[in-house]
Amino acid sequence: MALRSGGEILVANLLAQRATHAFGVPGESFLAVLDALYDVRDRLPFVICRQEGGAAYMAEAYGKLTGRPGILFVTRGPGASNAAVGIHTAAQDSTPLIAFVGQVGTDMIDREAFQEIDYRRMYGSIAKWTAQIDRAERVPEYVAHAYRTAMSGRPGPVVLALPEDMLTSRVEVADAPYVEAVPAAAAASDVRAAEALLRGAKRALVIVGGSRWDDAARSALQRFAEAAQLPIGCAFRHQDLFDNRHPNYAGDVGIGTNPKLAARVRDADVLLVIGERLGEMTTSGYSLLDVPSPRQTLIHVHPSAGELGSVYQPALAIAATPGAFFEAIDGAAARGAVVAADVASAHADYEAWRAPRPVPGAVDLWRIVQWLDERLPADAVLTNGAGNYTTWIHRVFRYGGGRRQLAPYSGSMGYGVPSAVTARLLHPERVVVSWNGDGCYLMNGQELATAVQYALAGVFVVVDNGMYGTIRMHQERNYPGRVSGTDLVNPDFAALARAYGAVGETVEATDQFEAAFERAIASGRPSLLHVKVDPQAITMNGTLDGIRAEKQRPGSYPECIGTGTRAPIGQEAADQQLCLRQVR
Ligand SMILES: Cc1ncc(C[n+]2csc(CCOP(=O)(O)OP(=O)(O)O)c2C)c(N)n1
Ligand SMILES: [Mg+2]
Repeated sequence: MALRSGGEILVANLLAQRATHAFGVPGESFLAVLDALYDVRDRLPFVICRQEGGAAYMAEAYGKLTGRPGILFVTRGPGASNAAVGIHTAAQDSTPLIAFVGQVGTDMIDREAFQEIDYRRMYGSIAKWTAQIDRAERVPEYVAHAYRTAMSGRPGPVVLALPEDMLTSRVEVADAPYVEAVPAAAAASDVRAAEALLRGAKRALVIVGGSRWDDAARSALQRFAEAAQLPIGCAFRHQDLFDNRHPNYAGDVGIGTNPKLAARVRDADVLLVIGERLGEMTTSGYSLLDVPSPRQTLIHVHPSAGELGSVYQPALAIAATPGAFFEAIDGAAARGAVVAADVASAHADYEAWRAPRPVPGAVDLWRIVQWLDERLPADAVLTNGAGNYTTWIHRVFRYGGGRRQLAPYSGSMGYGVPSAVTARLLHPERVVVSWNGDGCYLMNGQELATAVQYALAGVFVVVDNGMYGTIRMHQERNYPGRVSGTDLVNPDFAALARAYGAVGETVEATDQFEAAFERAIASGRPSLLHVKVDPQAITMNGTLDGIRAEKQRPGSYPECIGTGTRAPIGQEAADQQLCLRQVR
């Protein structure tokens, strides 16, 4: 066996795990890894990014798209700090990710040497596992362990620190074998009990979410929905788990949920939840189910036993992956006569909810997204970050089937550009539309340079309302007329894109969008569409002035955006808090 450096062993073990890309920003702390990557650059390219936050999001999106951990390389303190946003997103989104972080040499550790951080403490509450590899001969063990941990149970981020001297030391060691996520399957008796509960239900509803889904599990869900004749709701930003055009689709259960769907969740007698944690966003601020004992008979299926009963005590807790659960359950045996009759009305409610309403200004996002919904191919990928501008695509665009949604469950801004880079990198044949607010775009707009560098022809849309609109909306509700910290003076985004070497166009009226989009696609180049919207069009349901005026009127009611519910002014803080949570 030949002597190899820690860096070479690390790269060999990433190849043993069939990693196809590494994302990062270089640092002198891991030169030995960069050097080892040189020899395998065709098999494991290092995708050079412009900021570690962008790189971390790219790696996170890789995890979402493939189910295997995205590989991230960042340098010591500053790189690790910049990367934190993507690591936090991987944690909240249950996405497998492995962040390799440079570390000072073991000969100077704990002196607060240049850029030194104790990563175990730094990432202690964010990462699923944080460790430091002190000896090169243990690299295969740590890499295999990191893959297992990142993928198994509830997937999440692993951080491995790489002391500089470990990476250059030379040892003899064999590579670790390829590893997969640990399977989790349901006991047959529990599956029979679930069938019986569903069969006896009058108002059953299924909510799907979380990770550990693959195409087979998605297909199995569809077969199950058809056989059991159950309405399917997709959890917040997991709208691509079920074909939104399917007659059993009931809509998304997240921010701005259709009030009729929220009522269905609240009034369900049996709730079958698969893969979803039932987080704050999916439960409308923990209001749709009672903590800890839901009124609904809850059947909770999640690949991690640790999630089951962590907030809601289920009637039936099943530790299984979605795929394994669907393999075991018999849809026909779960079919209840009463629910079947209700499926069509659930889908009709969904269709009515996405039907257009008037929007102020020359650009009507409702019509633009409707057009995209009809125009985009069956396997298009749509990405976004956080902000009011996302509500249009969440509500109007139909995901599912082969269409993919890359969106942060964590509600983190700046995700739309880097995740689109990953989508197009992995799927050069697919149309990738990156949907951004003006605030969101500039959080990671520098990665347009990465798209240009790798000739990734995504369409980057910037919805420009000249403000951090979501926060302005909260401001108008809580402190009407007192605009503070939310105005933006923006660049000419189209000119900026052209300066990057991308195509850049400005859209100032609804009917300009279509032609600009087609030119972008035809160009075969990364393209940015700067869409200037009327600041009055701050939400799908109300205008800026409307919110302010309503709030200023004595005895009036602030609107809970998207929920259709209204909380009286001056009513307890609890209602206000719920209102805020639902729009964050
Ligand atoms: C990284 C990060 N910082 C801050 C926030 C808080 N935040 C949520 S939405 C939002 C404004 C988004 O602005 P923009 O992208 O312009 O979208 P708009 O709301 O105007 O449609 C802010 C600041 C966040 N969610 N993530
Ligand atoms: Mg904005």
